[in-house]
Amino acid sequence: MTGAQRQAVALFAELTGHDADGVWSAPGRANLIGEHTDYNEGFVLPFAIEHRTYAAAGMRSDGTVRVVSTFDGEPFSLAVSALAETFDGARGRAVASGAVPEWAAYPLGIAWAALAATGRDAADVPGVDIAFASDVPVGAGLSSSAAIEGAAASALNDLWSLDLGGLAIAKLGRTAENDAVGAPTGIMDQVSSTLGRVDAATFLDCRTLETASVDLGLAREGLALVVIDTQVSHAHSTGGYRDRRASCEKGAAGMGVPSLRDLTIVDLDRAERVLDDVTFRRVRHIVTENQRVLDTVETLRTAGPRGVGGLLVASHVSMRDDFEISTAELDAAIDAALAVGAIGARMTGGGFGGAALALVETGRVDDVAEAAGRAFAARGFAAPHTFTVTPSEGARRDA
Ligand code: GAF
Repeated sequence: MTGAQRQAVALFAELTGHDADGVWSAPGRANLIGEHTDYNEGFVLPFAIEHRTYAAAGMRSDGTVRVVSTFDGEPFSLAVSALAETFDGARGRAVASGAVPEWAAYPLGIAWAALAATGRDAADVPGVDIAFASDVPVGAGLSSSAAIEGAAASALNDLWSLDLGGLAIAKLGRTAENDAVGAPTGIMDQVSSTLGRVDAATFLDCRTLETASVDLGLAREGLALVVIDTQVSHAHSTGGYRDRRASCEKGAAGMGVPSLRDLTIVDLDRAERVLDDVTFRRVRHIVTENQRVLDTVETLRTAGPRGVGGLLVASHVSMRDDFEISTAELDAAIDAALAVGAIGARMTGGGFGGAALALVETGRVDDVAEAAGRAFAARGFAAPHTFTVTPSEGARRDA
């Protein structure tokens, strides 16, 4: 049992005075490539990491959902019958008004979305207590939010006998995030967290929602994936993420297509003529990034992980120069990793802070950590937190 699992079990017992009916967990994720393409109905290639959020949960007889976590001291309760009035059409208002604490809107949003998606009546399901603990770093761009959503959804799937598969659970996560919390994200993180596999990435077509597991072969090749967490926290419910999504919608409208997925490289000449410069560069990132995801999948299958370094670096350059979501810290982390021989490196996740991901020889992991530390110190940035991540299993029942 990991420390976080033990904490969730102990917190549940402290809250209720009895043992949980079970423990469920879901992982955070890192994205190998394919950034901001998910809400443009494009392609992504994320993988689940070993850092997980655990949900110790049990039924209660009074029709209340009560959630508690090690990341917020106060338990929060809502009647199952009040979920619809709290979240229907709310688009984040329950959080913005202070009616529901932000962290609690993730699991409560899952409960609300689960009832809506399965057509269950509030009166048909028992109340539940859920205690959460996590070792997924928060604000690092490793999707602690998908981890709490996946853990909550997996617990409710069993306790409420919903019989939902991995993709349906992922969709609950997106609904909770978009409509209950109010963050306008895509579905990449939730699919990665629910369908992750050991030593593999999940290729997802965000239009059809078809998935394929892509072998990474890292152990076989003597390679490691290193996260350099810049310690610059980000949030997706506000600011830059929302602006980028709006730019993409503007670009699609300007090009007369339903979504940027409908454009390919050959359309970029026309895009440059008809769109303003900023919108064109946003569009160019999405169109070229979709192609890089497809090329990465092909390269992994035919040549193995050593072949993808150039694609990872090209992805970062596109995010830095065209999509403009990188930061000085992320750029420094990537330059430092490449300077000591990383095969490839790029920022991972939504950007504006968070983490960089580097693909390196196993024997070079410490060099990357030291180089990043030196580069940050030289620029006066707070020290980064550098650690390896291993592509891991998705959401599951642990006990
Ligand atoms: C965040 C979002 F939650 C994802 O949906 C995705 O858009 C990502 O940023 C950028 O690729 O993690």
